[in-house]
Amino acid sequence: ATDAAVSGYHTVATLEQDLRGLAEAHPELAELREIGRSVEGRPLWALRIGERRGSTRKIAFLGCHHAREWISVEVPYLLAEHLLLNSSADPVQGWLQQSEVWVAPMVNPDGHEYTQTPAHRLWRKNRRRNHDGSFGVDPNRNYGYMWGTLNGSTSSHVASDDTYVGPRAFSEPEVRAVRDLVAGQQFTGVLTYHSYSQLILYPWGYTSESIKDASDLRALRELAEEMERQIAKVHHKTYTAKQSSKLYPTAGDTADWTYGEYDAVSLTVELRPATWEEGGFILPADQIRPCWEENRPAALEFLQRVLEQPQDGVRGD
Ligand code: 0X9
Ligand code: ZN
Repeated sequence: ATDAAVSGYHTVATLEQDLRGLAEAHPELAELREIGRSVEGRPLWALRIGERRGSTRKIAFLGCHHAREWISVEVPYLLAEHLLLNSSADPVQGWLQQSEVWVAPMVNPDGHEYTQTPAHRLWRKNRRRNHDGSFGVDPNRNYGYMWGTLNGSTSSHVASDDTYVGPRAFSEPEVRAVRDLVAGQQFTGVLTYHSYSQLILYPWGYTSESIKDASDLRALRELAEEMERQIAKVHHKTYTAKQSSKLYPTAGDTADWTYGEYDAVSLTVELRPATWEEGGFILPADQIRPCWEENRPAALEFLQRVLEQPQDGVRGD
């Protein structure tokens, strides 16, 4: 079992150890890559999983854009572990023969480290020092699709705000690292984990308009709704599929960029709990396991749809 399962959540240090452990235990199948460095110089890790046969299909799972959302590290980490532990049986074996799964469980390590101090447990952003002396850009507002086009409480141009979009698109090294990874690998699908609210969100986030391509919209909705059902079956938790802007509008989030720029099948999953009253960002460590258990079939559904769809099938063109 992992540190996280036994004693609680990963830290920056234990995540690095455990990712190295996974890579070393499966040298034929997994490779740990440093995809960049954070503002404070911490390495940003991505685990590449797959047999590397010049595969065309590639898929990415991201976690922890937001520092306080600790569960969003654990679900993609446990997915990586699951794929490696089950790599000699189908369907995982087949996927890993023909495709690559990239898992980057902690996009914002500086923020995550900062939240280890109880007084800073609810920090959200990265740890950039801003021009006004305040700290932090919201990494999930810093991507370059429709960046900066909204200004308000949920996408702010005020540096001290929790949703500060940054001085320009991709101003943050953590977000540039994801940009460069996605530009290099050309993922067919990208799933980014957050917490909380138990939602499965599809683009657009920046506008209340639906995405224009009707077959993309249908495919995204059907996938999100199937993931809802898969999750509910496990521990009877309700996760709700909807367009992201229906939660609230934001410009510059990850899924808008991966869909808008690359046409990737793009979802944001908000993990446990459902409400602030149930703990909000503070999810007890004994819920890591059940949260992973319910999200496992949903993540595998996402993998299957993205990896097994006919080429161009989701776009229908
Ligand atoms: O605000 C965010 O970045 C995400 N929610 S969180 O509570 N984890 O911070 C939601 C992003 C999804 N996009 C939109 N709601 N537009
Ligand atoms: Zn978040």
